[in-house]
Amino acid sequence: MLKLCGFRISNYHNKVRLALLEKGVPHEEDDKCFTPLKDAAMLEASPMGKVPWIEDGALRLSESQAICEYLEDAYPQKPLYPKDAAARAKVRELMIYLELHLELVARRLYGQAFFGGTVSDETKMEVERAIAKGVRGFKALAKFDPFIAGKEFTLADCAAAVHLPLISMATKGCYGRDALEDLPQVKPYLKMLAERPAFKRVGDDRKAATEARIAASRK
Ligand SMILES: N[C@@H](CCC(=O)N[C@@H](CS)C(=O)NCC(=O)O)C(=O)O
Repeated sequence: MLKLCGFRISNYHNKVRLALLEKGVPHEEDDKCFTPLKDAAMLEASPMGKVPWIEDGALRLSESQAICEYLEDAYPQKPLYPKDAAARAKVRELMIYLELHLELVARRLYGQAFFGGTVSDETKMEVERAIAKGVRGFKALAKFDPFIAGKEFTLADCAAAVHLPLISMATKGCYGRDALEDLPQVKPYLKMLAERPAFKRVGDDRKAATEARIAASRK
């Protein structure tokens, strides 16, 4: 059976888990196989030492987007992309804005926002400018109609649900202002998604995993 490896605190792990659950792909999860030591077995499966990765038969595959594309090809029963080629491309474009131009930029703040570290003022200034650009682009593309790419639920919703809250929290924590505050559609959109059984389950499991991690760090 397909195995998803990583940990439930990770937004990228949760993006793949949402795709698996929404598609109804039978799978097991190994959320203990992440080790900060990045041992040889892990690096063989995920050479950048990042989660998630999957194991499916002989296949070892890292990078959440590559994994999700594989799931679409290998398990086409319930697709998470529209049929039309142009519409599919627009979903992929939106995910690139979400991940490359927003999440990856905001990630530079996570050390301070979530892990008790400090980010230099220079980095904060750079990130603030880059995020503003990313938000402008995202705003131009996101539909909220009611789904992020339009009328259909797509993989972009799995990505948006896990990335947008982190972008808000990280920018609020570092600048006292949510970079997404000019997008009032975000909150009701996330609330709507949270009502889907897969999203509720992944959200609940993320909270439980976060609490367990905090409790363990206090010991
Ligand atoms: N581009 C990667 C990003 C994955 C990623 O950044 N994972 C984080 C957790 S959210 C991670 O493994 N961090 C540990 C590390 O980089 O050492 C993907 O889409 O899978």
